Amino acid sequence: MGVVNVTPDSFSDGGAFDDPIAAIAHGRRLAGEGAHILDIGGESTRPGADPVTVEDELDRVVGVIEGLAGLALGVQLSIDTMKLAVAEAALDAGASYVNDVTAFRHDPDLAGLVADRDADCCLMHMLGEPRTMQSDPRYDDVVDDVKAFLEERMGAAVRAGIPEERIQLDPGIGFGKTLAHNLELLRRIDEIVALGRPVVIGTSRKSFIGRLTGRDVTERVHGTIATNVLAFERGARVFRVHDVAATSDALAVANATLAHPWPASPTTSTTTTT
Ligand code: HH2
Repeated sequence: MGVVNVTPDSFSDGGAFDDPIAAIAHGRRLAGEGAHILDIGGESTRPGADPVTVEDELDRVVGVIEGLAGLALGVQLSIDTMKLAVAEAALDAGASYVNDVTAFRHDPDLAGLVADRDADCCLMHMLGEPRTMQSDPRYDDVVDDVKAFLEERMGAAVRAGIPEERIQLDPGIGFGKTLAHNLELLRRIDEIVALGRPVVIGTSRKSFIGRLTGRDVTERVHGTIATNVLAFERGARVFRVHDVAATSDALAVANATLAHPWPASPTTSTTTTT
């Protein structure tokens, strides 16, 4: 899942693609680099971000989604929003996936819209709200708490008419989590995978990678890849990233390695290639 932020203030690429032409070109590039989904967002959810009005968010994303849909890139278009009106306009413009970081808590009617339109969706865990979420987050057991939340939100989505096959789940790395919480979730992501739906991982360029590596926000691709490969090995299947080319190479190698274990029997023939 490649990130297309049509915002002036996103934490890692704010202002880089807030012009629609630049955003569409960026989406086309990410599709060429191997993204299967493009996640288009018009409101930053970084800690302390200011909320955006519906009108501004619509202005930012609708033309970009129409433009990308018109290019027929063979990728799924996702709208990253918590607002009903924005999701509706995005689905009209060609999106078929709704990524809601509030898991339909901000606007419960969003679930009905996703059901009516036969869209896919991502339900993400967040403790609190973006403005305050990083001030002293606490859990009994972060993995158990996030898992229980996702199970409850999945139940609500199904009751609203969304088939389970259309739901993906995201532990919300960095959304009301300390460094230790993020690492524990990644280490035990198989427990979230056990809920039976594709798990989405959004670690890309986030500050906990900066804390571990000392790198600035645009230099965190290597740390990001480490998290994604480990999560892939533990069963996660969707990786929301800014750096698609590097991540898809890493995942291709990880996938091939896990799919082709060392021959168990000494009689198995092997072929050597370079
Ligand atoms: N992270 C961000 C935004 N949306 N959606 C999901 N499902 N999972 C995530 O981890 C996630 C997300 C934050 O990243 P970014 O969009 O690059 O920054 P900003 O919110 O500042 O625009």
